[in-house]
Amino acid sequence: MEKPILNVLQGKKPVHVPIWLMRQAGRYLPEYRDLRAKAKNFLNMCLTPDWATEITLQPIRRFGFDAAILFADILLVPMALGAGLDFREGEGPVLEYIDNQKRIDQLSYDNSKLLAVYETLARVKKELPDNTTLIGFCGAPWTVACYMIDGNSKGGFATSRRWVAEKSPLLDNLIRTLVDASELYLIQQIESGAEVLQIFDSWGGLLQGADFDRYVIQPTADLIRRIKKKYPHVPIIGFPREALPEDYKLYAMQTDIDAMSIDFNLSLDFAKNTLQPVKTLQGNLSPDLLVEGGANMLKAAEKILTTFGPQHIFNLGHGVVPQTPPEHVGELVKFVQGFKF
Ligand code: 1CP
Repeated sequence: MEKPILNVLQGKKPVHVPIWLMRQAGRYLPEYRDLRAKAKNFLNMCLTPDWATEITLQPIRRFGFDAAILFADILLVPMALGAGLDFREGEGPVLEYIDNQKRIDQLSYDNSKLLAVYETLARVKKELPDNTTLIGFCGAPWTVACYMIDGNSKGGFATSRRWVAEKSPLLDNLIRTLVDASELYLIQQIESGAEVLQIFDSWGGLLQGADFDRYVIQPTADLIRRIKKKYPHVPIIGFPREALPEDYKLYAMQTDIDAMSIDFNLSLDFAKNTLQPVKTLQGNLSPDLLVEGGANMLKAAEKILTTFGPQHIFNLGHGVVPQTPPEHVGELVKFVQGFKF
């Protein structure tokens, strides 16, 4: 059976514009909150295939999205490298500070810590409807490095930014370590059933120009090159969130990415006229409009659909937020999948 997301990524016409949403599994769903209460600890939930499989499938059953995204977190790679990781209730993730060369030298990727993730992919793959695509992911080296250096996002990644300003060799070394680990992680995700990969660079927008090139574009291009060498036909989507428009363009042109996810600040005109001629796009409805729902949400969705046409993957400009009413998601999926040009 045809998979609309793969069709779009391969340049074929899909039966409908495909839709999935970043953070489509999560706290806005009562069935997620029930399991979360039972599991208690978020990391346990990611690393227990029974739970992670169930959570990955919850939004597929409820809404019939065109893709399932593996339920995991970008911070599992630092964990597998040996960095201390804790998810504290009501506070989010907290990592050990990796702020000196000695700790960077001690990092060593232990793939066996992630076997549960691969098992989850294999199980989800078996259970997905024939027309639903399975997406694997990792965080981009820059974004993951930010969390490792600063421990969390609360201080705006001040140390990471200082390392950028100083062109610290520590940052280059950490990024190299992350490219190596992410390569192994993504390759095994493909071998476990992932059909598309997404690289989340949620903090790419902290950098501009030459810094964006050095820490976002180059490591991402390197990672993609290595994966494509082994698996040239597995499409990869990049998400350099909140990058400057001109940096989005350079990212599109200088990495071998197959598609680009765009955040909701990027103007539709710029995306259509400057980016879409270079890459397939994904995005970019505001998560706030999904919370609001109703006519405003549908009007904005229609504008995205008519701007980009059928060769587009519908998504948000960032993740679903916990206060989103699930009915609005159902309404959006029906609208997008039923849209006729
Ligand atoms: O129930 C809970 O309290 C946990 C909330 C939660 C969830 C549902 C976290 C903690 N992670 C996740 C899952 C997750 N994270 C997925 C699963 C698939 C899906 O999209 O449904 C994915 C792809 C991620 C990726 C992720 N984790 C990113 C990149 C995308 C983005 O949102 O920008 C980032 C930055 C993280 C770190 C992270 N994990 C969790 C939180 C609260 C955060 C953000 C912390 C911060 O910056 O303060």
